[in-house]
Amino acid sequence: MANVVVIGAQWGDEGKGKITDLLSRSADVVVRYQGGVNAGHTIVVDGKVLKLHLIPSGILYPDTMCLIGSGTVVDPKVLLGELEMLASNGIDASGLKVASTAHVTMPYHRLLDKAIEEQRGSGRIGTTGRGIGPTYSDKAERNGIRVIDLLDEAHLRERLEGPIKTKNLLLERIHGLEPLNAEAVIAEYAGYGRLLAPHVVDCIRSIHGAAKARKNILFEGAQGTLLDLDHGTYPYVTSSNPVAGGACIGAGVGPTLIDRVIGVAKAYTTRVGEGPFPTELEGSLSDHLCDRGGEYGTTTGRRRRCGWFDGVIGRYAVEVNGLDCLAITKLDVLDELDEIEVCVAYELDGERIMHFPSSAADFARCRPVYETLPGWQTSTADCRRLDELPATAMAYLRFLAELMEVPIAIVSLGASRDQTIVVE
Ligand code: 2SA
Ligand code: MG
Repeated sequence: MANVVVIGAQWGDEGKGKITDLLSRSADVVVRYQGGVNAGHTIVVDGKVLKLHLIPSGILYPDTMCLIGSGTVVDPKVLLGELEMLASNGIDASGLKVASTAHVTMPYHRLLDKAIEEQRGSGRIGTTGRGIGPTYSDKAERNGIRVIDLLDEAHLRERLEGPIKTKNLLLERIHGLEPLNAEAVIAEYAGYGRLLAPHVVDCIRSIHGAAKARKNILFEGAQGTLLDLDHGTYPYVTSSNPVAGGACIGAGVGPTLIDRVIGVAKAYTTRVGEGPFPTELEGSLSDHLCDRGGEYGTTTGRRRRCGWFDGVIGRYAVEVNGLDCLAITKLDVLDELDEIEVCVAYELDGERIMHFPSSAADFARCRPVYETLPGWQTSTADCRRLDELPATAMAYLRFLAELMEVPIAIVSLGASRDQTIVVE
């Protein structure tokens, strides 16, 4: 399978968890390269629903090495909770590796994330409230705490002394919140450090050790292309780089190590949080997609906004990520519809455009130009081969592939592992 990056081609929640789970079977190493506990992957194994936020889904395979890479932000409390959850489900996660250089989400990051959102008022981003933005800000400001800093209590005290004073001032004076007790935070996080110590590794040595041994490495993106800090719908984005290039930075590899990039896209579109969404639906159609697709956030339980497939952002994702192929998920959610719309272009101030505009103000004014395709009104949930799909469903897939100018390699028709068609 070589070295593969799997990314979300829309606004996240495309079903990357299921696709990486599928690809993990042939991977020796699975690496998360960005994001933190804002991510949510739901995996169904033997009818059991497991929710992971930080640990790569490859952990379900005993021989797969899983690495939480340097570019991620680690909330140790949540991570330890996930390790316990896996243990209680009989899954051995003792081999999980966490990069010593990954940054740590501290309690003040969560408090500030929520307080800053509140302050934004109607300009809110709709963050997950998991402290992601403030953790990455501190990293960029060089005030961050890294995983390695948790391993030595005296050192942690030294690293935290300055930042915690500043954060307490912010919490108290600006946001009117209770300050944190520095000693209690140090004791709690040094405790997490002791529990995580057996998992902490040098990210570069781990990954390049595997690369030299010609292991198959799977880079697992979180969130999606349009949530990318640099290339997404800024400011309605997350604070990391979910695009394929983020794998190089977050895992510490050069682009020459990557052989293939797979984009995961839903057969329609969803978005959770604020920000423009040209193909968004309202009313009964939106309710239908939401109900049939179970469109509620894995992390926050928020209802996801639903809309038609958007070929303009699809093509953009192909370019920004250098996609080789697509995995189309949740095709079965469209089973009952008599007609399906696909956005093929935008209309911006009376002009038809084919590209994703870099100006946020322009994007907010874009109106979708649709082509209407017939639905199939048959269940596809049990199809296991392309030729078992109704002809209209095949035509829909072909339309998407032609619109995006990349082949479809995988089609997913439900949450369980076997509801998948791998295109030969
Ligand atoms: P943040 O918390 O700073 O990263 O939020 C910034 C924006 O990024 C969006 N975002 C997401 N969008 C979709 N899925 C995500 N993960 C969870 C899931 C979300 C959930 O898998 O369902 O449970 O609500 C995710 N994480 C961040 C977020 O909505 C903001 O628009
Ligand atoms: Mg998700």
